[in-house]
Amino acid sequence: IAALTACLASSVSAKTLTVGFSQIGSESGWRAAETTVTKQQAEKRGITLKFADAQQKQENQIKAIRGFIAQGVDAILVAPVVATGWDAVLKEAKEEKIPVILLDREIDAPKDLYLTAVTSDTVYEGKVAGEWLAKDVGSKDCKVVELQGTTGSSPAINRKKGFEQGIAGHTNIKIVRSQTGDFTRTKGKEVMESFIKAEGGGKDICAVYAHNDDMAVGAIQAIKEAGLKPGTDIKVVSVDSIPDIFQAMAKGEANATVELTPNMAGPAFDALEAYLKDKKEPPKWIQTESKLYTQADDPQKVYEAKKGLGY
Ligand code: GYE
Repeated sequence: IAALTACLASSVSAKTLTVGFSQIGSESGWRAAETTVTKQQAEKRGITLKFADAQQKQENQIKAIRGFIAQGVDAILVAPVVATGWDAVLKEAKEEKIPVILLDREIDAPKDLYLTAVTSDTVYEGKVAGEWLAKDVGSKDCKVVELQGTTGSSPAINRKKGFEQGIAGHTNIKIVRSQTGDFTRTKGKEVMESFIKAEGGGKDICAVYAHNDDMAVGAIQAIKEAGLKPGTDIKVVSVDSIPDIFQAMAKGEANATVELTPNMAGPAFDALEAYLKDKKEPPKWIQTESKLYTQADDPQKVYEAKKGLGY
């Protein structure tokens, strides 16, 4: 009997966890890396990961989460595409006692509807980008165009707000145009083309601030096609720190990027395992680091180092 009890106990504690992951899609290089790293982290820990790609649609995410609840998963990870509209489905998960962890984006919902959120400080990222620009242009007049992320997403809202804080008090710097590029390269290029057209060929634009590197890479292409030099005629500052932006920085075509880690799943699984095994309540926000890189930081070397980190 003792042997049987011990055997049962160990098989219970060693029970492999099944976790559902509702991912937004693959709009950016950063997100593709996040997906890769999440799968690696699950495998390393012996967690069975059920992966659902929502193709940027909240309704697909809600469907996927309902599916995970129906399958009786042990926990759910969700990278919420937009900030609002989650209460109902999160209540359903709560009723079934399935912990939900938010990855990389925040939501507007009561905090008891999720276990924790693993994100970077996206307001701070915008602020760092704005402060970098303010320092770089000094007292010169500077017309900025802004490529926003997905409308209604927390990083788009916060990176806009943070940038405005970063340039506050610098009356020589003005955001003259601001529009969504949906965090994608294609839309970033398209919207930058329209900005250049609207601003008389782009000669008066001093900088582009993009809420992610992919849109910046698209913008760089548009600047070149307009016969201007990205990085010099038009400064380029963005967020994510994907390998491609370091290549652009090495060529002098981009100026600064704020890094966030694609490994949000590692801290999420750590918190989940501690919660399920030892009933340890994590803090409501697990913040990942942010770091500014400029052309002075040996971009070629950073580019080499980034490969293999999910990119
Ligand atoms: O910066 C961007 C992505 O939610 C923080 O989403 C994330 C953002 C990331 O598509 O590239």
